[in-house]
Amino acid sequence: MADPTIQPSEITPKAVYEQRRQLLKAALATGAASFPLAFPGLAAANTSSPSKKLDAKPGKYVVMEKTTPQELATTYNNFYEFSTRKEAPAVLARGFVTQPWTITIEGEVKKSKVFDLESLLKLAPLEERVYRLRCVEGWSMVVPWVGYSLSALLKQVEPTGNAKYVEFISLADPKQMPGLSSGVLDWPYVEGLRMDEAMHPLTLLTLGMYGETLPPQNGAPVRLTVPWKYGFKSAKSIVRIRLVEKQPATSWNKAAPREYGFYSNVNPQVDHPRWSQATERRLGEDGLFQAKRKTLMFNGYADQVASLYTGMDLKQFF
Ligand SMILES: Nc1nc2c(c(=O)[nH]1)N[C@H]1C(S)=C(S)[C@@H](COP(=O)(O)O)O[C@H]1N2
Ligand SMILES: [Mo]
Repeated sequence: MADPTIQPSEITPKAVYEQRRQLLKAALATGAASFPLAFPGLAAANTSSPSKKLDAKPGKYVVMEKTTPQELATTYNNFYEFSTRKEAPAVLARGFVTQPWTITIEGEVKKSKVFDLESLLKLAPLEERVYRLRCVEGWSMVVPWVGYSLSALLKQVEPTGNAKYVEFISLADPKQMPGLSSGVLDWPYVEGLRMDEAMHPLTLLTLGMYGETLPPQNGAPVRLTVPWKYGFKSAKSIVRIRLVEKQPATSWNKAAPREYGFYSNVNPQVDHPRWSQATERRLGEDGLFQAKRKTLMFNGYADQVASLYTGMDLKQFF
């Protein structure tokens, strides 16, 4: 997204420098020359997991379009906790600690629970689903995600009748995330869905992509993928899920309420105040003479999700 306050070129070199300094400090503390080999014990307890193959069966929802090259989808990222520069998260998130990791689910539930990563991986059969994801900035990609419907997880905590919305909270760890020092957004990153959107089978609790666990820059170890909404609704590196009665205040909506609505359904007929949403550029199709693609209503998922919004004015509830 466009960053109104900070020139990425100003903050990124400092962040890279800071991270190098931290690594160096840690290595020097043990008197060892290299890191992370210097910490075999730490490596076992608190680590960034190397990417691991995931066994997934072909899922029910598969877009019949060429998938975006993995190299592109993992090097052109929005992950503001690391940086506002698209190429930076892939570099700055190297070594991101995802082990141990837990998600706490609480609020309007009969049984609040804490899930560790191992139990999340076993909770339901992993599926590979090829989804389009459309960023509000006008680019899109097609990615083979791995995971299962979020509903499988939410059912475990037995939502009460007061659970009308679901709030998703991302990790905010200043020791690991240099972008948190910028005031672009209110941290931690918070997103939200209406309960029926969260329970919709398309809403994917995502644990991997391209047959492997998620790389840090794409939201390791667990994120959301909500394919009919603009990309910022798909929160990365989630640590807490809250079921609530009132519509949650979300980070992008708080930052610019006129530009980023709570619903943020992909809609070519409702423009962003500063640009049109009628077309998009698919990552990898950026040749000078490459035609832009027409953006589809609900990003092409209208048959599945339009009924969630019957009777709603989508210009008002953008
Ligand atoms: N926690 C968190 N989640 C986030 C973001 C972010 O900055 N922080 N960026 C969002 C935006 S704007 C988009 S387009 C997608 C990008 O996901 P990708 O990097 O896997 O393509 O992640 C979304 N989830
Ligand atoms: Mo985005």
